[in-house]
Amino acid sequence: MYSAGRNPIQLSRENMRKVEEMTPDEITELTGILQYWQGIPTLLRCPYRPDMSDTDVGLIGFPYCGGNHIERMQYLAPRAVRHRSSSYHRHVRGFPFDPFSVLRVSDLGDVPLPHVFNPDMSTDDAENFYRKVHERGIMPITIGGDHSVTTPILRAIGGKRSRYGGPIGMIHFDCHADTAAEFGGTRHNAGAAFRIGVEEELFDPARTVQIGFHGPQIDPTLDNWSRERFTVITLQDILDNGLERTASDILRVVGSGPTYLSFDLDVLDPAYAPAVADPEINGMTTRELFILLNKLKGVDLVGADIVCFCPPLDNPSQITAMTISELMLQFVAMMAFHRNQGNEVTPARSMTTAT
Ligand SMILES: [Mn+2]
Repeated sequence: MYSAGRNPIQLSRENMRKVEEMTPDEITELTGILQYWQGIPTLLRCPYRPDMSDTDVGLIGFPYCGGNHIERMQYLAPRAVRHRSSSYHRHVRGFPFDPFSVLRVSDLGDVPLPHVFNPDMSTDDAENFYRKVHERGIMPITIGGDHSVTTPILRAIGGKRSRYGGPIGMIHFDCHADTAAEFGGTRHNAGAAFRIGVEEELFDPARTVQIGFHGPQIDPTLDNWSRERFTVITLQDILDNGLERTASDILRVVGSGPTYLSFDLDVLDPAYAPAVADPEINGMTTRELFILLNKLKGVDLVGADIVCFCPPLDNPSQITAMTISELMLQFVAMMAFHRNQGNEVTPARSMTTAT
């Protein structure tokens, strides 16, 4: 393997070896650094391990939007993210180590959905899949899918039946509360995960914070349902209080226990995430978001999802797919930071370059 001081991009012509002198791993690494579009794309260009072996963090595609009656093309999201995220196998500034040397990160493939026309059956199928992931001690980072995908994930990794033995903490970015009841004949709709999670004791309301509400409301009673149970930090609150205070408020709510992070892209302004199911103007900037997330790096993050991406609505620069890719990388780094706390940091590789 190429190591520090042997950055293949910086090798002089005389030091470059012929392809027949290189091992297959070296060829894969070198082509991956220089040309992320080579080969079969995986999430963050991580090894594809559908058997869930040798994995601490499982990157998972959940190509499903049976919980949403609009913009149903969210099922295309994992493929689009696999393509764009291939160039994001990198370090994160502000994290003094290589996250991929701390954790074994794999692409576990897509959630199998043989009953995709039926939301209730699909939710059960997904729960069974995530239960296998969770029982192996793997922390899942999921690319949805609409926001109904959070329900089966939480049923597997939160609550009494989970390895944590009870409800977990929740950091939920969204411009909507997603605390609706049954809708269209199913509880498993895209706006209900955060009511189901409370009713089924999958996450702890006292350790739950919803962040970024803004825009016109379809139903104000849903926000009220949240305010009666959770800590709610609206986008206006963030602007009024600043990012430092917002971060300390979030950290105080979730504490030191295992915590999940669910990210609905509509919390961002459409300038930074144009291809979402329910865009709302005047949203959060990516600059505000990543400054805030960097301040949350001590959280015991045990899983995350990024939902509501509609690839056909993305622009030719793939801005939304890039935002998702960097978010996914950020979540990997946060998990690695928590795992690495108290340990000597692993030196950063020198291979990171602008690919
Ligand atoms: Mn949502």
